Amino acid sequence: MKKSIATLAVAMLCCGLAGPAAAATYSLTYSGPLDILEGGNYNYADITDNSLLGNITDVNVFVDINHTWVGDLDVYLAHSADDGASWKYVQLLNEDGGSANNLRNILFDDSAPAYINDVQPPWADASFKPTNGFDQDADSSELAYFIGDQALGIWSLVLYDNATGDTGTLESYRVDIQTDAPTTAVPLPGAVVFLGLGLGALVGIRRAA
Ligand SMILES: [Ca+2]
Ligand SMILES: [Ca+2]
Ligand SMILES: [Ca+2]
Ligand SMILES: [Ca+2]
Repeated sequence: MKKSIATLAVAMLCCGLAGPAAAATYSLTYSGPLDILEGGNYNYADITDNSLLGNITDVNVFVDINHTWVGDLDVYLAHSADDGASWKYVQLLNEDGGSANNLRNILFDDSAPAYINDVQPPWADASFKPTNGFDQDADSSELAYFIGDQALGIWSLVLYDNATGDTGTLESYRVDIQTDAPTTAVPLPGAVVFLGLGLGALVGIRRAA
């Protein structure tokens, strides 16, 4: 009997302190349109948010791009956690897709079933891994390259159009970020009550012993 009360007290102590463990999730959105510059020029769309907590555990990026020849395009997701002093670049598209039009509502996710350059366009309303070949000026073509970095700072979608004759616009993009930031650092009031009950039960057992 005493043993079962002690077990109950320890369980209360444990659950009152721990609470549900959860990571932080953020969605950052850029609304265009932003013109894509022609013939060997680049343009970029920044989102700055220094309120994000924790280090990155996953990043996905959702894009909506109009273009009449997507094979002109190099597209990168870039991030700076130090106010632009240093940047990391992950390449999403490397002149893939030939003369096809648009990247309409495309989610880039390392966990998607196929690399975008292994799937015949048109591309719309689908998820792909980023291109599995990347230019020398990019650091990687895996979004996992950002894992472990602080999430806060400047996120930027960088668009480079290699050729003249066809162009387009960035309509919008969204960065979905998960971090390891704890969201239940402080015990809830209910948990404190349980904790008090648990300690009371332990004191009772000691006195009885
Ligand atoms: Ca076309
Ligand atoms: Ca390229
Ligand atoms: Ca992912
Ligand atoms: Ca062009």
